[in-house]
Amino acid sequence: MNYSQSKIWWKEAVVYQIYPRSFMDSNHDGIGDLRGIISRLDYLKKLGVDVIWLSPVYQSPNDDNGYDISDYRAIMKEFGTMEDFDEMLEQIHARGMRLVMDLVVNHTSDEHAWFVESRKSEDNPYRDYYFWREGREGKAPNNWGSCFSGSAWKYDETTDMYYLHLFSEKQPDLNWDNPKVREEVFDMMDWWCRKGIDGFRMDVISFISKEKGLPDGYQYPDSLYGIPRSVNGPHVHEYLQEMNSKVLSRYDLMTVGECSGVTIDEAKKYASADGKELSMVFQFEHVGLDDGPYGKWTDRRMELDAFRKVMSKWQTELQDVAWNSLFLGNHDQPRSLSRFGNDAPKYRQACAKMLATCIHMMQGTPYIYQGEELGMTNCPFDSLEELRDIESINAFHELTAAGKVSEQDMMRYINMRGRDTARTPMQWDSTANAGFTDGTPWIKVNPNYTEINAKSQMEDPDSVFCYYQQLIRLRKQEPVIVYGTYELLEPDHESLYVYTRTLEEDKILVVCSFSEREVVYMLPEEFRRGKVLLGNVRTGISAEEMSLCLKPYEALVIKK
Ligand code: TEU
Ligand code: CA
Repeated sequence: MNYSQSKIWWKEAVVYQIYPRSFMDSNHDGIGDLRGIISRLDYLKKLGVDVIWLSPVYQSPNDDNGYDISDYRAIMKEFGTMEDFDEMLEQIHARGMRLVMDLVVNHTSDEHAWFVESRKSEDNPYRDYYFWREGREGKAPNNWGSCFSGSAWKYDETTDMYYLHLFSEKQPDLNWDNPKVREEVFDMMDWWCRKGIDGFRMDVISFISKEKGLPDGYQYPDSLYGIPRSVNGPHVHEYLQEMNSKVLSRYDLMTVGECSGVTIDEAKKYASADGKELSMVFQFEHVGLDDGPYGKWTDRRMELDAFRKVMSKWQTELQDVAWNSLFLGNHDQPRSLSRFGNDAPKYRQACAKMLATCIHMMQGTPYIYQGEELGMTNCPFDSLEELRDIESINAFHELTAAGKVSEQDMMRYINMRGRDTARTPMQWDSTANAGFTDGTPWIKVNPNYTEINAKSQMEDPDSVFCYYQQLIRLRKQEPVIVYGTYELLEPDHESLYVYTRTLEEDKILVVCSFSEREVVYMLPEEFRRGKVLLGNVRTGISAEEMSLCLKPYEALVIKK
């Protein structure tokens, strides 16, 4: 038996990501919270998901919406109490679902007790929990840039030194080379595991090991800063194997590493079959295909051919040696329907179902980002003042001040690729604020909530929600979807993504049209008398049919 066919619960699971700030508000303050989540667990059970990935709910000053943690063992006051958390976990388990927490340990908040101590003096016991360096010729110690614009170093006059922050100035990087840091993190992780959680999504875990000496990074000609030398660093696998032996291996957990910049070869180590590190990783190659000279800040659209090549590469090269995660969206990405599909009212229902089919029928664990199951679309923002995301706001100021992008273009790019576009409140129904809150929402509600919301879709058998239910059910019924091998067909087709999955005698054909026009497709002979397991247009094919006239954004799953 090869690894891809060895049975493990998280291989058969479908994961749902909750961004707690925008999921459901229970106490009228316009901010989602844990009791709000509890009130919506039956909705998730009805959808059919198995695992909930909960973005951070720990104590935080919210400089980066909770990804800047000031106390790993306390719940952010706006989200509720530890008693609320315990009840939520109990309610999740009572419904046969599992909870995966977001582990953010590449950095802490600058308000964390460790950093408060560390910055006090050079001989403080916590000094080496972080990276402190002398300036270089009166400037930062090296040329690294922050992911949130500006230098990755912040001068601190208390000790006349700089500290490293790959993200915001309020997110100082932890020094994983310090064994005390590793012990503190492992101890905290064990504390959460003993509370009964079922795993971790590990925030930028591929960044935790920095190159020795922190040397300058490559600087593109048009860039203001160099690339941090901290991706898949020299000790990252050693530290994860230590984490695995000291914590992870003691529990029945699902772990997924967020590995920006990961290659196939690195992924085979992070998510290897021997289980010495993680269950799987998030790779980001497919969500970087439409980047431009200023990274995500562009209006470029992804090409199907590039997408098909990247997805097929990950499907075939991890086969039997590691496990894939499957996603098109999350809290850092724009809404997948707007980005990869067509969110015009005429096409959005068919297209949302097609994109879901394309991803969910592949080999790997699928992730649904809250609202994706409704076909939610990018929320439009008219001004900088409406934005909440530090990444977009900083980039706007940096790129316009440097004269690289006009304010008008930058707002257009932010409306296409900014993180706020997918962080607006979950659209529950057509009442005020989409039923998310009866207070003032912390961020704008997408005006289209009257047409796109859960209530209307749960009552409509033809809705995107009901289609996702069928997709998830199919994954439970057909082992070939979880354990089958992937093979790409039609590698050069201009608008169809076609692949098969095979497990012993079972074989399915997955056909996805990325076109808004009709496309004629010649069915492979072996599928001409097949059974349609799922489709967003037709529910059957007649035996004589050799070629199909696919409707715009038609998706079809046929079993031989
Ligand atoms: O994101 C890591 C990361 O690289 C992000 O910068 C992301 O890829 C980028 O925003 C896409 O444009 C993780 C979390 O998912 C993100 O929400 C946090 O802001 C970040 O780490 C820092 O914790
Ligand atoms: Ca609230």
